[in-house]
Amino acid sequence: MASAQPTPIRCGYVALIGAPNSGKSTLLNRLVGRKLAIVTPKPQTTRTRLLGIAIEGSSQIIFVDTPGIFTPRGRLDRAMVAAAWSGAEDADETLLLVDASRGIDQDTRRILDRLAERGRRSILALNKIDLIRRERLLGLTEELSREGDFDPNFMISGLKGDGVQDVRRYLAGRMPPGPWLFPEDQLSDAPERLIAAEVTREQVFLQLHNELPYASTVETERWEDRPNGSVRIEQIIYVQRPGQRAIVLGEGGKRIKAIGARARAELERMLERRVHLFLFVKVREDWIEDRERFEALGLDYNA
Ligand SMILES: Nc1nc2c(ncn2[C@@H]2O[C@H](COP(=O)(O)OP(=O)(O)OP(=O)(O)O)[C@@H](O)[C@H]2O)c(=O)[nH]1
Ligand SMILES: [Mg+2]
Repeated sequence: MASAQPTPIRCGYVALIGAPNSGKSTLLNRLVGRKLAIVTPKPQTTRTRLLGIAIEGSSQIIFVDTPGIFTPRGRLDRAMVAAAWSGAEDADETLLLVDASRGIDQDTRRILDRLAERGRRSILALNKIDLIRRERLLGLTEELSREGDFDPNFMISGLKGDGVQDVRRYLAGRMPPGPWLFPEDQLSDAPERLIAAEVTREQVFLQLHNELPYASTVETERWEDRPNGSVRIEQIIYVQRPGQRAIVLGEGGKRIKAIGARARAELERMLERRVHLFLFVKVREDWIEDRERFEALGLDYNA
């Protein structure tokens, strides 16, 4: 009697790519079942690659959240877009997210062109389907299937979770056979210091407007584990001009207090311990040209 074939152990990388704001980070969090990546309504939130690791059956799927791909202007933009493309190129599979409520915008069009140029197959996920009507969805799928060599189209809502389990299962089966690269309980490769800085940056994006989110960056300067189990975290918010510093501080320090309070609450949830968070705002006109700032984000300065 033939015995059942053992299920092969599989492991691989899946890059989540797409135009800014298409919902990559939301989906990463949903796929992993834990908030790892920051999410805001503003485009260009994610600045660097972040791994989120999931287990599905006998497969370990290493998801790579990437910055949105757009036409870069400055050095930081270039480094972000380069990080996204290298995330895609290093991965076993790429999952291209298209915001169904926006359709194929210019950024998505360019991504499709470059994928086609490279002859790279990509799996397409139409995201945010909770926002649009079914007829529009069908039209959009037809338009996209004419665009290139796409694998099954998934229609999902990263926010609500519709279709996400199908994507996970499908990808699990496509991972190459091989041993798991991370311990079973590891969810990310990101250092805690970086995730902590991201949490504060999320609040900067959510609570400040206009150019400020883009004119600022956050770094964890000190991390001190206390004997009583709490942690003391000191962070610097870099801005480019004194006027921006004044806005981040707010009247009587109100704004920075609110940013700190929300970030601290979020950190306590993530780290499951008490957090003492100290935020400092520094003006550094050229942080955006500063090699150290890029290194703190894990970005290539010369991209
Ligand atoms: N309605 C709806 N909103 C979504 C969905 N997925 C993401 N969003 C929202 O879209 C916005 C952008 O989501 P992100 O996950 O930050 O998008 P992103 O692709 O990571 O963006 P960048 O990092 O800037 O490239 C947020 O306001 C999310 O709440 C979805 O399935 N449905
Ligand atoms: Mg993102």
